[in-house]
Amino acid sequence: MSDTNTIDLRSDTVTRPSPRMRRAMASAEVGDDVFMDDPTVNRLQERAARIFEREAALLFPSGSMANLVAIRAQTEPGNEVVCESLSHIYNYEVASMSAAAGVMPRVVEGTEGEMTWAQIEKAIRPAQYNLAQTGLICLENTGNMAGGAVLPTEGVEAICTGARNAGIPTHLDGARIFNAATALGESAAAITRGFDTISFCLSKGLGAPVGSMLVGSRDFIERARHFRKMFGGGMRQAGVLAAAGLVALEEGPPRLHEDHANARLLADRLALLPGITIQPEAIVTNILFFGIEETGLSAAEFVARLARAGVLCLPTGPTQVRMLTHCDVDRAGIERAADTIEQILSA
Ligand code: TLP
Repeated sequence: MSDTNTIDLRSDTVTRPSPRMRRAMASAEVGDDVFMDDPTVNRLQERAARIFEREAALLFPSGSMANLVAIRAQTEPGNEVVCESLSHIYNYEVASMSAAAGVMPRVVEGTEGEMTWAQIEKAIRPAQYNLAQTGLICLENTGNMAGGAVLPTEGVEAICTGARNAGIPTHLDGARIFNAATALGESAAAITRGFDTISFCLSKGLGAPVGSMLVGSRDFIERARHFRKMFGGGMRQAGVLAAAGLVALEEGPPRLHEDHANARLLADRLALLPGITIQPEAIVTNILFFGIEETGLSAAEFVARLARAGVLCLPTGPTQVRMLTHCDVDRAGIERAADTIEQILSA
């Protein structure tokens, strides 16, 4: 869809592997990971576990599968899973928790993607034989549909402590946890300490072509390996992918602040344009949503006109548009995207 002149802001998943990643992939030492003897996969998993200060980690082909396995491995069919109304696991994972893990989402309406322990506590089912039992509590950081919002660590800790006291495990969909860590100026380990399990994506802001990880205790990861195989996620010479993942873990996090600065720059430019509704100060990571109602265009028409001018983004509502910044669009590219939007609105 995109050529080299196109500025693709549809997602941070669109990045191409860097030359260093491609070299690492080409020369990766590989084995059969279903036999657990791919040395590069093993190295990546050890690295991820170390970064999150956990016992073990497991590589997945996608964030969706990592979340599904985290849910399946920590619940029983018939359980409820507490999640927020905007969450990716509830809205954009094809109802896999119900279809493939046999659980029901128990949806809590937070404030811009953020739940409090008081809200969650009310959603927990009493231990009564005629009721579904609450099997897991899931949070998301950063919140994708919450405009890349970062969860406050204090609130997260209150939820994890409350859940532990209630005997309910917690899972974090940390697809963009390194963006959250960057925005907070903390380590990924520090802001995820209270969770039983964490998923994160190598293939989003970190720039890898494929791959997500699940981290947790050794026992949990062994259970997760069983369900990953059940769902068809056992890969063979996956070291080719893990090699890119290792580069992503090394090079990705230290440069995410650039994506955040670019997102704010774009938001500042958009805020000056007539008909666009955005609050630049609310943009703290790499995701922007903005309203275009007052331009008189539908989101579909706005996105189509921009695409013809070489800027790609996604309509996320009748008059709402989403853009994400990432390592394949630099500051000059962001300025060019803003210029293009300005031209389209003044045409
Ligand atoms: N998000 C994608 C699309 O699915 C919308 C995107 O472009 O933002 N958790 C979160 C918070 C995510 O944003 C995503 C992907 C996933 C999980 C799933 O990851 P993948 O796409 O690897 O299955």
